[in-house]
Amino acid sequence: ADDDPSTAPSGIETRADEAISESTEATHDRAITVDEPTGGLTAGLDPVLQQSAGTWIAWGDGDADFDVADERDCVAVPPDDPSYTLQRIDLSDEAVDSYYYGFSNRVLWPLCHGFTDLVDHQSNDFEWYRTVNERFAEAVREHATADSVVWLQDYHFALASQMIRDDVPPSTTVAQFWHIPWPTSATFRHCPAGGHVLKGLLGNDMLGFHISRYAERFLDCVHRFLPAADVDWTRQTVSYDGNVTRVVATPMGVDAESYDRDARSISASQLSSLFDRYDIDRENVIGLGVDRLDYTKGIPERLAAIERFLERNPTWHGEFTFIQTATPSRTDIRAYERHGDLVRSEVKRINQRFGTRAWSPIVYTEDYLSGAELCALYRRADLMVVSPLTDGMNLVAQEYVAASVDGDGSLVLSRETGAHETLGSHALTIDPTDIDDFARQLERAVSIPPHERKRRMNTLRTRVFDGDLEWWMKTQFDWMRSVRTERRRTGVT
Ligand code: ADQ
Repeated sequence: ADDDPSTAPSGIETRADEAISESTEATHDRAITVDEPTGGLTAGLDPVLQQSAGTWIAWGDGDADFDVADERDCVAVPPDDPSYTLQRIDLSDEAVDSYYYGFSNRVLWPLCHGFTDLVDHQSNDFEWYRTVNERFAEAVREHATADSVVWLQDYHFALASQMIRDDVPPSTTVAQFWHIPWPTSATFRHCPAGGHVLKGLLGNDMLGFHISRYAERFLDCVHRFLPAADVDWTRQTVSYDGNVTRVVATPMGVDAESYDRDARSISASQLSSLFDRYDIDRENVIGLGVDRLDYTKGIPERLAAIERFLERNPTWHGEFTFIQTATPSRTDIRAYERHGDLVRSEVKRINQRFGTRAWSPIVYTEDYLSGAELCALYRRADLMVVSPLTDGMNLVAQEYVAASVDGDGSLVLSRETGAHETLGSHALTIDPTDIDDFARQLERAVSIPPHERKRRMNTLRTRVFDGDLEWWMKTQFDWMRSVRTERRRTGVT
C-alpha cells in the first residue's frame, strides 16, 4: 500500500451494530452469512478494503473458540468475487460480559459521555478488556507488514494500538478513530485504569476524534495525568515512550448520496403502508426521533418537551404526531433496562393524558426499520428532533438532512452533539435539559415560514454533502499518509 492513503491493507473493525448478511457460503462445517453493508462506517470501509485486498478483523458471532484463530474464522468477501478477508474473532460469554458489556459499556461509554454515576466497574472487567485487546492485537500482528496501515475503530480498543505498536515494524502505520466524546479531565480522573487507557491510545501514530473539543480534552488529560508525555499544543502531537501521536479532529459524515437516492425512490404507497402500520393520520404534521434506546440520547427530555408543547398548544391536538423509533441496545446492562422502562412509561402517560380515540400524540416503536423505511420517514417528517444530552457526532441528524430531498424539513438539534459544530448555525438549536426552551423550539419548528425552512435546509444539505462519508474517509487517510511521511522524514523506518 505504501503511501497511498486510499488503501488500507489491514483494518480492524469493531462496530457490532453494523451487520453483515444476505449471501451465504459454507466454510467447513459452518454457514457464514455476508450482508451488503447498508450504511455507516461499514459502507465506507467496504470499498476501501476491496481496493486494498486488506483484512478486516471483527468480533465474530459464532462458536466461542476464543483461544485460537484458525482458517475457519476467515472468510473471503464479497463471496461472489472475493477481494479482501474478513477475520472474525469469537468471544466467550464471559469475555462478552466483562469486555463488551463490562469495561467498554459500563465504564468507558458512561464515563466518556459524562455519566460518572452510571460507571459500574466490576472485578475482572479490565482484565478481560486487556485480554480481548491483546487477542485482536495478536490477530493484527499476524497480518501487518512494514507497509501496512492498521486502523482501529472506537473505544473497545483503547489498549490494542500500544500492543500492536510494540510488535509490528516501526514503519507500519497504526491509527485509531474514537467515535464517542472524550470527557473533560475532571471526569476522566474517575476512569478506572485511566493511565493504561491513555498509554494504550498513545501507541497510535494518529488518533482521530469527531471535533476539536474532544481532541483538546484528550491532550489536556495526557498533559495532566501522564507527566512523562510531552504535549505539543501547536502541532497537536504527543511524544511518549519513543512514539509520536498526532491528534486530529475530522467530523464523520454519512453516505449522503445514497440517502438522497433512496429518499427519491420512495413511492407514495410505501409511505402509506408505513403510516397504516402505525395508524398515523397522513395529513398530520409529523415530528420524528430515531435513536438507539440509550440514556445519552435525551429521549425522556424530548418527551417532556413534547408534553410541554402539547400543554401550551391545544390547537395542535389531533394535528401533530411525533413518531419515535427507539432500537433496544445493550439490554443486558441494568441502566439500559431502567432507561427503556422509563421511556415506555412516559410515552404511555403522555398518550393517556392527551390522546383521544382517534389520535395518539406519540407513536412509539422499537422496530428496527429497513433503510427504505427510515428514508421514507426522514423524507416525510416535517421536523426531526435530535436531542442527545451528549453525543460524539450523531449520524441521524445528517441522514435526515440528506434524505430531505424536498428541502422543507426542520432540524431541531442539541448543542451537545458533535453534529452541532457543522449544522448548528442552520438548525434550531436546543439545550436538551431546558424543557421550556426546547418546547419553544418545537413551536418554532411547526410554524416556521416555508421560505426560511427551505433556506435553512439548503445550507444544511450543502454541509452534509460537502462533509460526507467519502470526504471523512479521504481526510482520515490523508492524515495517515502525512503521519507516515513525517515518520519516514524523522528516520522511523
Ligand atoms: P450511535 O450512538 O449508534 O453511534 P448515531 O450516530 O446516531 O449513534 O447512529 C445510529 C445509527 O443507527 C444511524 O445510522 C441510524 O440510522 C441507525 N438507527 C437508529 N435507529 C434505527 C432504527 N429504529 N431502525 C434502523 N436504523 C436505526 C456512535 C456515536 C455517535 C457517532 C457514531 C459514528 O455514539 O455519536 O455519530 O458512532 O461515529
